[in-house]
Amino acid sequence: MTPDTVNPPDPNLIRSHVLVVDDDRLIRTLIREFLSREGYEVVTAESCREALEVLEEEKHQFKFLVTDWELPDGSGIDLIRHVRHVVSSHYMYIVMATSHGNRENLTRALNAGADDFLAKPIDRGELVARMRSGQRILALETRLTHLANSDLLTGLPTRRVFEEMIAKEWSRARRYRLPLSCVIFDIDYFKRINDVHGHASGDQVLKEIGRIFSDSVRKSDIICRYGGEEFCAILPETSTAQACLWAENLRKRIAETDIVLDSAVVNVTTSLGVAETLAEMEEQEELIDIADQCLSEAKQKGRNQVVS
Ligand code: GH3
Ligand code: MG
Ligand code: MG
Ligand code: MG
Ligand code: MG
Repeated sequence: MTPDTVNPPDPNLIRSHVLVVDDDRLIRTLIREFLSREGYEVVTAESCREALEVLEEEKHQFKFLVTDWELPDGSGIDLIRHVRHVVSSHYMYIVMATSHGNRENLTRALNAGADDFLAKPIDRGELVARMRSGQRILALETRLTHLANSDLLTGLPTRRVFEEMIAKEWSRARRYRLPLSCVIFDIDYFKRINDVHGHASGDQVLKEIGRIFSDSVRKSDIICRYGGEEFCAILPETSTAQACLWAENLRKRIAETDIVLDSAVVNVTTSLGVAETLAEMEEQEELIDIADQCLSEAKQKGRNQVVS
């Protein structure tokens, strides 16, 4: 292998987890070596059973599977079929590595769900090139997923994806009896901004509020643009008292921010509702409903305040 047949790693490609399945220790070591040099995180398995065990562990999200054809407890074909069936959270790029590269086998592997082929003996240049071809597809998937899940104006997650994301936190909080709070807020008299400064300025205000909002949360918090000028956050392991403190800080921060528009500088205030999960709640919607009722109360009481 001359070095010039392998291009330098592309720094823009995300370095991903790769599961390499082969019963030959030498091949596992070789592939691991080649891919680690490229920045991939490689985990190896020597049988179908071990591969499935590793896939079930939550700590890795494998973007790639490189599998051998003949394994001690089954065939790579069955493994691929099974993986395509069980992994639905994201696309896994699957490469079948084999020395049986005749047309009939190629067709079988592709039909089972493989994306690509790698001839044995393994050539580093070919392996790296095929992985990069997979990276291009995965990068496209990441971009499309982001577009589908984000609100166009603020870039925040949409309500649909938010509801999906909180389901997991909701059951975790239930199972371990952990506090979980919801904060929902709405910009006060936002219609006036549109009326006085125009819709484009209203959009600018929404963007700025979205930025302050996402800037104020922890990584573990789940947030979204809930509706027109309404935003929502789910705060795991947070009690009502802590959530109120956080909401009050957010309220202040927004109220104190001068938002610079093309033709003016404006300040907006927000009304916020806070609720915590109660033992008798059955659905996550109940939590948001109660926070929403608190938000309405904050509006009635004169706006620019937090109600829990
Ligand atoms: P309140 O204090 O009761 O919340 O009063 P408000 O004026 O904020 O509430 P209202 O529900 O009367 O008006 C909300 C406005 O938000 C109306 C709608 O046109 C505007 N809006 C919703 N989505 C967008 C958007 O994406 N961009 C802009 N510029 N305006 C939006
Ligand atoms: Mg084998
Ligand atoms: Mg309203
Ligand atoms: Mg409003
Ligand atoms: Mg509203």
